[in-house]
Amino acid sequence: MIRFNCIKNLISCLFVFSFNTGVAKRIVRINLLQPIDSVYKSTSNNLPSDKQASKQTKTLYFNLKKLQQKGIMFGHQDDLAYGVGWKYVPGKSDVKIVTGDYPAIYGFELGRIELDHSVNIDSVPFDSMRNYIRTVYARGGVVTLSWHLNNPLTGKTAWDAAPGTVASILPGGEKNDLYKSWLDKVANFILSLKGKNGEQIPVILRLFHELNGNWFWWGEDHCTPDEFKQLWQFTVSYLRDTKNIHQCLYAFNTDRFNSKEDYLQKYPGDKWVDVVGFDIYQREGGEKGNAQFVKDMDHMLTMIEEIAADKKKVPALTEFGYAQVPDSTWWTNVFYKGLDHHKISYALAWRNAGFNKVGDAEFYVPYKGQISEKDFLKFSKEPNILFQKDVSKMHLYK
Ligand code: BMA
Repeated sequence: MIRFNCIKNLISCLFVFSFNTGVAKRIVRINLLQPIDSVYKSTSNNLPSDKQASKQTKTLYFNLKKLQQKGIMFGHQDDLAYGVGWKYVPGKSDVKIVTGDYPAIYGFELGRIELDHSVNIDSVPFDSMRNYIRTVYARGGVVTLSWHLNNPLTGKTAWDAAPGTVASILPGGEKNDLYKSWLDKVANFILSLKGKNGEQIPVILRLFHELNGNWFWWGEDHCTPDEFKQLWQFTVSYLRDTKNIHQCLYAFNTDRFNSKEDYLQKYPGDKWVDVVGFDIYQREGGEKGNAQFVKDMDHMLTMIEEIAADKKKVPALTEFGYAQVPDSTWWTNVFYKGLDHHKISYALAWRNAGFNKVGDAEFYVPYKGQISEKDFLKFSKEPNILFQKDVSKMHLYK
């Protein structure tokens, strides 16, 4: 208390002393009696890359930064659409069945929108996706969109890594018009995302993810750093300036990476990015595999936090998973160990695609009866792991 009074007195003295000087204005602006939020809000560090971003988008960006001090939002791809053993059941969610709450952030996928299909690459109808997104927004959750777009040069899938594809869709390239027509379709979908008062729903658009891997046509060996940066800037500029979309935050995300230099090799620039993240999967099991995963994830999270702090961006684990979670204590003993001391915005588990025709299952969060169910529940109770109810209270858009 004594210290507090001293500080208060010192501030008053400073204020009086500088009242008639230029310093006074600045001091008035950072008046300590003003709520801390409005001070933060007014600094350009907390504004998204799109200077014309909508009010809700600016507020979300600011709140994503603020929320980092509180905890990490847990996310799940396609959470509301399907899970292991079920599809399209209103209100259902594997995460909710096991933990009692929905995720705080939800991933959805745009692949096949470019072909005018009514369902996406994972057979989610775009009309249903729009409704899920409205539901998420109405309850104060966050939406991130990925896009496994087909190869515009060959017409095959995103995994057809034909050389020269990136170059072919840049301005002047033979497929630039086709690529623009695909972006028009993405734009139409994003612009159709509206809240109940007609306001545009903010989304985190995760473009050209895992760019340092070689499996997608935009990947590491398939374009130069300069081509990739041009592709990114062209895409953002087309959506933002040509299509007038002002509800997007742009996420740049690699796969696993070795160093900050490695991470930033194709980074398109601070003016074009809001979220910096990476994707990581555990592939090796057992004690050795677990220890290595904790070490790798921890190291990359430290680097991503440093990059984000340096660039004033939001750090995130944009995708993660351990296929079929075959370890009963993986959530608390492995994943949380690598995660808990980090201050990132969110961690998004990949999709619970369920069983395929030959009986194999693809899933990354447990369903009822799965061996890591109890441990996932325990993990979900950690105070710094945030679910829907936690973020609803925070009013991320207000
Ligand atoms: C991959 C897999 C595929 C899916 C694709 C796009 O990681 O989950 O089954 O089609 O993502 O969501």
